[in-house]
Amino acid sequence: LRLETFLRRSIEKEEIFLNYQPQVQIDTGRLVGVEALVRWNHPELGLIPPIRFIPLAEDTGFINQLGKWVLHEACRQMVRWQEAGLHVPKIAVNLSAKQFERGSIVNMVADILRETGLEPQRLQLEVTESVIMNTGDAMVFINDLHSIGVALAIDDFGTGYSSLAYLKQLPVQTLKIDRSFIKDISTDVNDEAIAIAIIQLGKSMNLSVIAEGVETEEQAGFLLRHGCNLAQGYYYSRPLTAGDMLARWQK
Ligand code: G
Ligand code: G
Ligand code: MN
Ligand code: NA
Repeated sequence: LRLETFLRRSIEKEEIFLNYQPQVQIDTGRLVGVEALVRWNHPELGLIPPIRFIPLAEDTGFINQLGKWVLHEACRQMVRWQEAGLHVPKIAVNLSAKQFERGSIVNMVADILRETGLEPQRLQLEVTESVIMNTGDAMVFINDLHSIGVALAIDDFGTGYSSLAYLKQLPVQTLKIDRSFIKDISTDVNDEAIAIAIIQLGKSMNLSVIAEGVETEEQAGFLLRHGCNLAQGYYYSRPLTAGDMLARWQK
């Protein structure tokens, strides 16, 4: 209950901020994008991980405010980097199921893009399979988001309950292979088979496939050999502050 009270004030108290994890091309090391990851630093409790406060925000409805702040900040940061001479091709932002329930998500995204001046195709929204399958109007909202030019990715792909029939109908551009399949990719035959299947599925449906949680050179090599040239993970970079992104990638 105390955490909930603190959380409600976290935005106005400027305790919420974003980290950005680089997404790279495996063969060239080139930056293709970043994923925005929300952080909460409470003065007494310290850094509280999103797995603790996102569910709380979802249960209390605060996720709508938080989600809006995250989107706004992510888009603004893209413009700030651009002004500082760093071109980040695109930014991925996670969406919760709860953010689809209010119906106004498309207007909110359109307003933020207009306010910040970020080109719609440079914003990629990440949704999980369960968000798509279990949210009544998700298909409608996803189509609406697509119609304003925003890109869409399916996060944690392969871990949820998904239907390939849905995948075929959805205007999605990217599949993110869940990091649980990447972890033991070169030692576990099942994980290996699943990762290869997702890569093939993406190829045949003309989707980009990005591997999450890439921690070793060996994993990266495996992915490249099997036709996946996009990765995100500690091997390349931990999530960084906006300033560290600039320091590391500005040429
Ligand atoms: O760094 P990591 O601990 O950031 O993130 C843990 C989980 O929190 C991930 O599943 C991620 O999708 C989720 N998450 C991180 N940032 C956001 C956000 O801005 N919105 C939502 N809905 N989830 C987020
Ligand atoms: O669920 P989602 O994919 O949105 O969240 C990404 C989560 O994965 C974040 O918590 C992020 O900090 C974490 N993460 C990013 N790279 C790695 C990695 O290489 N290894 C592990 N174990 N976690 C990672
Ligand atoms: Mn994600
Ligand atoms: Na994920």
